[in-house]
Amino acid sequence: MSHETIESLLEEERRFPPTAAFAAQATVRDPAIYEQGEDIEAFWESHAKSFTWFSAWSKVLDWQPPFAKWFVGGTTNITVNCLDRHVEGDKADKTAFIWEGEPGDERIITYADLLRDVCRCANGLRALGVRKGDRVTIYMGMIPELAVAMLACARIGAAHSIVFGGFSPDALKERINDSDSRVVITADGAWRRAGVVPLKANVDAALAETPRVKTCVVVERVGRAKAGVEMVEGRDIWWHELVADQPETCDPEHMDSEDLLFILYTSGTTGKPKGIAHTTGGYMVGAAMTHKWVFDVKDDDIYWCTADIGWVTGHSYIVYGPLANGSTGVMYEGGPDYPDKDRFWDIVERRKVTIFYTAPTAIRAFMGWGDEFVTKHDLASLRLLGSVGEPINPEAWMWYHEIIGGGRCPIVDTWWQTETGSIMVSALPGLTTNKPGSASRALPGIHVDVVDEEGQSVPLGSGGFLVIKKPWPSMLRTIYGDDERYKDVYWSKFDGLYFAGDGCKRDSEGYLWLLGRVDDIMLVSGHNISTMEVESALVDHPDVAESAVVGRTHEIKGQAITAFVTMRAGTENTDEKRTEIRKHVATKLGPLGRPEEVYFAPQLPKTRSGKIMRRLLRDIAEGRDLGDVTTLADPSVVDSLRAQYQRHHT
Ligand code: 6R9
Repeated sequence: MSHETIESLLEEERRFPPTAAFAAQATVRDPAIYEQGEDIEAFWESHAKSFTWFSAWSKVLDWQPPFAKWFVGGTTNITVNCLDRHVEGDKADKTAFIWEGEPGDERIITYADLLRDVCRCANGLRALGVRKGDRVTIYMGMIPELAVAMLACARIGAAHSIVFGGFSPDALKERINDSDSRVVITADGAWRRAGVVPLKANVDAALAETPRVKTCVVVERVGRAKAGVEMVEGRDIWWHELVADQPETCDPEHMDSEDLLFILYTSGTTGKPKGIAHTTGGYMVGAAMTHKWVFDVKDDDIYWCTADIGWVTGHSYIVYGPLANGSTGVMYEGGPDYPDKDRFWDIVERRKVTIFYTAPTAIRAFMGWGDEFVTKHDLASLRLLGSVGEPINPEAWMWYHEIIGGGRCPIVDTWWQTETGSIMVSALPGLTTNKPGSASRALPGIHVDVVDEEGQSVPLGSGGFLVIKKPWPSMLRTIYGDDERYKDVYWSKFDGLYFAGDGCKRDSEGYLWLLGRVDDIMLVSGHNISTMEVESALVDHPDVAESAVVGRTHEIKGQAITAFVTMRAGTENTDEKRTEIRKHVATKLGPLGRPEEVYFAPQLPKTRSGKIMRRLLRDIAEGRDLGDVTTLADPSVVDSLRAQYQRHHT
């Protein structure tokens, strides 16, 4: 990025205030909460007090930049806050999870059931020799045992490191070794679009190069014959055998507020994965409070976050936040298009989901599939919608609002990261007037800014780098085993400011518009242009379902804009259409934003969490060899795009 700030081409005029009915019942309805958040210590301390602690803290915050300690000296166990206090209160029989398997099987798990299962697993892990301070790697599909395993680790003070079940044996091996885990928990396999992901076979391949792993615990999910599981004598043990005779209670380990709760590796596009380290007390307070405020959860809500627990969104907003708040959550095992493209809406209708939280990549896929898959279901139970993972394009926002939300549900666009642990920037649904495509502003108690290259706050109406100015409870404490890298990656660009790596515009009213990773910003004829804005203008064309934009070297302009577009079902990919699409963007953004070329892409390269990998598209557009493709969900996508690109350039 050059010294200029990011130009902003997109103007959004639409406004969506909360309805009077929603505002009247909202958990947070007094705007004074933002002022209370000015004094971060008093603010977060007042919320920490609503949790169960074994002993109180002596100091709220110890800030030795960039190292923070929150609720210093306090001791607690997050599972006591997520389970015991509800079971001992009036929620023993309340449903914690409504779980639905891909083949259609279901399990309804109450808080009492969950506490019992967690204790039995925790006792089993103790019997295997797992102790406070150890690390355990978990590699599973979306089955209840995944949540049970992570809570069992937390119960006995072992840090969990969950590796998403779609990752390769190599990625798994690297993460097991980096965290120095001695125990791995997995399943025989996972259902995915009626096929079986061979989890145990992948673990076997990884364990060939993880000399310190002693034990592998295996949940039987798909059945031994189907998954072709081989159990290694002396190393592997079935989950059901491990927990069978374990007592149903288990004393929770007393954890220091700053004891490690979990490590979660960020997929990162280059270099060795970073083991993001989160600790106990601050993470608990951050995840739970933000879940309560942002999603406005009430006792009778049916809340569904569609993420995989293998991502931070699942950690904070399927497991820890919702359980700490005693809410009822839906958990679904499989793909959104199995057995058909209406699976999600079928679940929403049958389970009467009231709060629904998903990612823009999914929303754009639904738009591309066609409204009929949605409109044949009754979605009247929904009252609030959320978005996370990427900037949501205004057109996708409008579709989400109208077609899924029936025009009545507020949308919370939540900006945050694995590193931040919990939501940093979002609307508060009872207070905020939304602008489609803007995540609005920082939550109370969170202090962000938009700065230029020198770290100076930019004036309203301009763009720059998003930073966080003050420590917050759920912040990462370090990169596991590498304090230097932690300082270097997040704290060395600007003195005393946390550098998030995202570009951001702050409009004349102070609303924040996330513009994507700064590495993705283009420099066209001396102007910094965000890929996100051009993509939003492309998606605004009625035939375009999804798009990815990159800058490629251009002799005169410096960089020229290359667009890859996925068309909606049933449209024709002609040269006339390309011209029409380029014109459409020029009309929306002005000539500066017009793509030099438009390619039709049946699919775009994405990470397994659904984020578009523009780095690979840049390689294609520059005719370079492709860099690392191991974090791609489907590596064949780039081959077909490259073939198409080469046809045009030879
Ligand atoms: C929670 C999660 C973090 C990166 C982040 C940013 C992008 C996430 C966003 C968003 C715009 C939003 N991101 N939410 N961009 N608007 N609402 O996704 O964590 O996987 O670590 O990714 O995702 O670029 O820096 P993680």
